[in-house]
Amino acid sequence: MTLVDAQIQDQYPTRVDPAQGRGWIERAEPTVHPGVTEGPASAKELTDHARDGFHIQRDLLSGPEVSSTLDELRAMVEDPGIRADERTITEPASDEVRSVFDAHLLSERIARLIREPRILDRARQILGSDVYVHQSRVNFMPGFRGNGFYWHSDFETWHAEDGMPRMGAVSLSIGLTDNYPFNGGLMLMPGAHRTFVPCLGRTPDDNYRSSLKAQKIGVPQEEDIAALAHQHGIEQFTGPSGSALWFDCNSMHGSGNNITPYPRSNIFVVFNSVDNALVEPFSARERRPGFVAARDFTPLRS
Ligand code: 6CS
Ligand code: FE
Repeated sequence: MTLVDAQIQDQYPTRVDPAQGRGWIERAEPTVHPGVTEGPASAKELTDHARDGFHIQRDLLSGPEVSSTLDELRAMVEDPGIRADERTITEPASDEVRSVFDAHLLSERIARLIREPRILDRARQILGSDVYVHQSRVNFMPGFRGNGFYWHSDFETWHAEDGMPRMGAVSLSIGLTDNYPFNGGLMLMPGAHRTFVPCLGRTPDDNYRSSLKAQKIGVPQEEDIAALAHQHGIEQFTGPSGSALWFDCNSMHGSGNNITPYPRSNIFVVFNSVDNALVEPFSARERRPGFVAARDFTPLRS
C-alpha cells in the first residue's frame, strides 16, 4: 500500500450492509490535537473538551453583538433571493426557513467574527493546526414549527459523503436566542465521541437535498443510541443568547422539535484542520456541493 493509499484508507467504514455487521470502531485520533500550545482556551476547558467531546463558553458574544447579528440574519432571510437560494433549507412541513448555509460567506459580520482570535485561535488550539471552514450555517429552529435533528455524528456524514479522512474537525454553535431545555437545546452524550458508530444503508445520490431537512441515512440504529446513552448519559447545551458550544465532529448529538413560542436560532461554524483536507467521499458516489463541504482549504487568517 503506498503512502497515498494509506492516507486515503477508510479508517471508519460506514453505510455498510447489515450482513457486514457494524461493530463499533474506537476513535484513532486525539480530541484535542497537539501542535498549538497558545490560545484563549484554558487548560480546564481543553481537559473538559478532551473528556466529553465538548465544552461550553459563556458570553462568547455580548448582548449588542447578538442582537445586531440576529437582526442582520433575520433581514437576510426575508430577501426573496436568499429564500430562493439552494443554500436555504426550509422545514419539511412548512416553508419556514430551517437553515441557511454559507453564513460566513453571506454575512460580512460572521466572516469577521470567525477570524477574531477569541474564535479562530481556540479552533486552532483544539485542532492543533491551521484551520479552514468546512461548513457554516444558521439553524433558525423557529418557534412552534422548528423540527429537531435526530441523533447523529456529523463526522459520519462528513466522512461518508464529503471525504473527510479523520476526526480532525470541531463545530462551534453560538446561541443567537436563549437555548432552553424545551425549545430544542442541543443534546450530547459526553464521551461518546471516542466511539465511531457505523451506520446502515447506502447513500442515495443527492442525499443532501433531503437529509438537511430530515436525516434518514447516516443515523445510528436505536440499539446503538441506547447503548451509548446508557454508557455515557445525555447532557444538554442550554444558556442565554451569546453562549457557545464547541463540540467534536464525532460527538453523538441531536435536538428535539421546538413547539414553544421561543426560537432557538444558533450559528454553526465547522472548522477543519488543514491537515485533514477532504478527499473523495468514502461512501457516496458524488461529492456534495461546496456550500455543505468546502473544497477551498486555504487557512483562515485573522
Ligand atoms: O449533513 C450535514 O453536513 C449537516 N447535517 C447535520 C444533521 N448536522 C451537520 C450538518 O449541518
Ligand atoms: Fe449535526
